[in-house]
Amino acid sequence: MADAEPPADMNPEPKNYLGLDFSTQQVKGIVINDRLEVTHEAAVQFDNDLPEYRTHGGVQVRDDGGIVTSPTIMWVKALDMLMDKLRVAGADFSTIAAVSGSAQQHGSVYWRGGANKTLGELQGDRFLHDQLALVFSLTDSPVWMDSSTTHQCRHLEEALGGPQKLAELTGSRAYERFTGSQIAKVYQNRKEAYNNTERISLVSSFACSLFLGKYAPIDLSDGSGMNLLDITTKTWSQQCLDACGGSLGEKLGDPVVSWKVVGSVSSYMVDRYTFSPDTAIVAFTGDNPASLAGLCVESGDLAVSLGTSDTLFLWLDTPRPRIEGHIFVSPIQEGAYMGLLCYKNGSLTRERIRDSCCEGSWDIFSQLLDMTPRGNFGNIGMYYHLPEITPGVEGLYRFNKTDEAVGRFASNEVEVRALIEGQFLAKRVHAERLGFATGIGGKVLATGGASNNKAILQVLADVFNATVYTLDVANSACLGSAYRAKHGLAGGRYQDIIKNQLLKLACKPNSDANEIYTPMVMRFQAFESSIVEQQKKK
Ligand code: ADP
Ligand code: XUL
Repeated sequence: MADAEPPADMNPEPKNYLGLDFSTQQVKGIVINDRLEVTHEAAVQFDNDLPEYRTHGGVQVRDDGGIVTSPTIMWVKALDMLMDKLRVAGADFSTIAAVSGSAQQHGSVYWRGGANKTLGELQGDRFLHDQLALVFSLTDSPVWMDSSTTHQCRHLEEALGGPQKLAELTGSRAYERFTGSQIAKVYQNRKEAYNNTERISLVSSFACSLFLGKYAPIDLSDGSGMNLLDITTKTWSQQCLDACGGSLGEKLGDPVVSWKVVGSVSSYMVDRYTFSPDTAIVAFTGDNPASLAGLCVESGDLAVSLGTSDTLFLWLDTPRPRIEGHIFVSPIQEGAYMGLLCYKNGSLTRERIRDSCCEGSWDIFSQLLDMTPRGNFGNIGMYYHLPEITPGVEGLYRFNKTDEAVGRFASNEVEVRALIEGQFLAKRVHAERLGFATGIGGKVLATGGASNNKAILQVLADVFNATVYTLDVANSACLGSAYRAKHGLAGGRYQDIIKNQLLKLACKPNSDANEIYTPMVMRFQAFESSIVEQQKKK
């Protein structure tokens, strides 16, 4: 009888899930039902809805030394507004079974001594931002756009035996935006504020604390973006902690797996928004891990976001950390990892070539791409109009079929194909170096503006020799957070709980794709290495 439908009057209460995303420019909330359908959504834009904080794009740029921060209390006030907007939109919080969320990665929040007590005693008849105005020992949180910590990065790498060693331990070489160096800067330059700090949160665990009514733990996936976590033992590395600040382990608390139920909703949330007291709070994580969950990436899959910049999310079973790219602990499966690769020369570069070769038209761009044969007569191009992140080079490079560097290609169509093939060959080279196995039957999931372009997606399918699907979701991190709320509460394998119904088949690879692109990958790799070497010498 276990599988029989319960009689109608015994139907359980409807179960809904709330996902939040604290991104750089806005905070967003999505409610889904048990069938994963979106029932309500709302957003609060920092610049427009909270003009009193005078942010541009959600942040304040301090000077030309690379300091970029956001007022921490602005995020709190945005949550007050978002919850009201969701309620006005008709969301019934009493039906929410679990809440989870995500946030921009790497940013940090500094709680003053006594803040935990304040979080536990919040009064339901008052706004959060009124009651939390004085709980932060730094009023402005450094965010991921900050690049003011080069000195601290070099120190951290030296302390751990060099960039490759640090990458092997923590998943990434030292990056200015990563939280370890950001904390080190506070420790060195703001001693008093540091000593007054009882707890340091990531933006994600800070946001989780607002729902939990006490300090929430940092989850292992977002915790991997700090240069402080040993991604193998999944504990803080004492050597890294010691290189960044005093008593740092105590200030961070112990990290937890990303799907952990960290407690139930605070009495504040119950009183003010009618949540049921047993609503589960599932650890919040970073926006990139949450996007991986939103896209339902599985073992062997790769997701490509083709937006202003291009981003790759890889599912990795056996990661190989390098000084390029990042490895995070997986947000959805024990023992697995995710790789993250970021490219600055994404859509802006495609637009430049569209403007110079295709009269500014994506239609002409697509026609030219379709006109040229796979492999582009042996021509290979690399276009870094902006200084690239992966790898750290800039300039334009073109090579003909006999590997000679040439100033230009013979036609616009060769130029267009060289650009798109070059962008995807680079991604395949870098993904494989991080441990991704191409050609074992995984899917490629494409999102972002350029995923509307079939001709571009066909090249993606051919270069990776895999079927490409698109996902029509504007905010995969927020949706992924709602999915994670359901998975955290239900337990079990993520893919058994969350079945993606939003994927659309876009392109299949041509039968000659592997034969054409495997040798091109080798040639591309050699050209790229020689450019990196050349630029190092400059
Ligand atoms: P964001 O990173 O700001 O979220 P989007 O994912 O919205 O960006 O992508 C915006 C980009 O999509 C634009 O810069 C544009 O170049 C690109 N784009 C839009 N339509 C097409 C198309 N048909 N073909 C290729 N690129 C496109
Ligand atoms: C990733 C990174 C950004 C932020 C943006 O390393 O810095 O993608 O997470 O929100």
